[in-house]
Amino acid sequence: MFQIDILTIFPAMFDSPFAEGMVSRAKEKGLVDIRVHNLRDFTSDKHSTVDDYPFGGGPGMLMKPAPFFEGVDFIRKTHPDAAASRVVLLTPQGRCFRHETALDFSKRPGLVFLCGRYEGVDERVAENLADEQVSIGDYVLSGGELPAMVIIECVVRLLPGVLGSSESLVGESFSEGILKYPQYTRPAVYRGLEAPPILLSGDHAKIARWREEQARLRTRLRRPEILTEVPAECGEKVKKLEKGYEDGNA
Ligand code: J9T
Repeated sequence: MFQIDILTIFPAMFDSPFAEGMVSRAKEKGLVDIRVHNLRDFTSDKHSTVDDYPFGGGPGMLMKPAPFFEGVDFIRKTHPDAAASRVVLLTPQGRCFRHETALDFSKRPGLVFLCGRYEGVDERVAENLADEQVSIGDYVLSGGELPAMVIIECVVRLLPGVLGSSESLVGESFSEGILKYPQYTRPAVYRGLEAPPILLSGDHAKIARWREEQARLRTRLRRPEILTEVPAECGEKVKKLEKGYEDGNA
């Protein structure tokens, strides 16, 4: 079973996202185990202090290293697979999370998420405890909790058996390195707005060509950088990872 551990000072933030929808179904099916740990449980002073002033001065508070180190020790002691899990620090300074990161994460026995708050985290956590630092985009949030939820949602749906056959990953945006084509359902005309007649034509070859063209056009117009900027080896890596996923060999 895929093992996820989270270290946070706001464990209750994770209650409802993991109690509903796809992640909760994956938990019920026994495909993923999620443990949320309160960082304050890994402090040793009577006020359960998790933050302190930065050496050298400056504004704001930093999260102390000890609760993260102690927390990861506990996680590794209490879960045999956790030693092989990837430890991920959520930070705007990290490398940007993308579809291939999610595929890569989904191949591991599990993940440990370190959620920072305040103005930052002691650099020893980033350098010596985290295996990698990940950002979900170029903007700042008040904590790593929402990014951890985004990544977990994204990784869990890639785990074998989580999605039903009607929710296949094939043809999703990004899994092909391109955005998804536009989609329509009934009615064919709504408030005078027509669905493209080609989709009602019954000509499946023509429909497939139209969709491919639309997906390429839309990607060129809206996200030209994903056609040019994604390094070639990333495309190759995605193919390899997805092939492994199809063959069931992680
Ligand atoms: C405190 O953490 C953040 O603000 C954060 C973490 C990960 N990705 C981001 N874009 C922001």
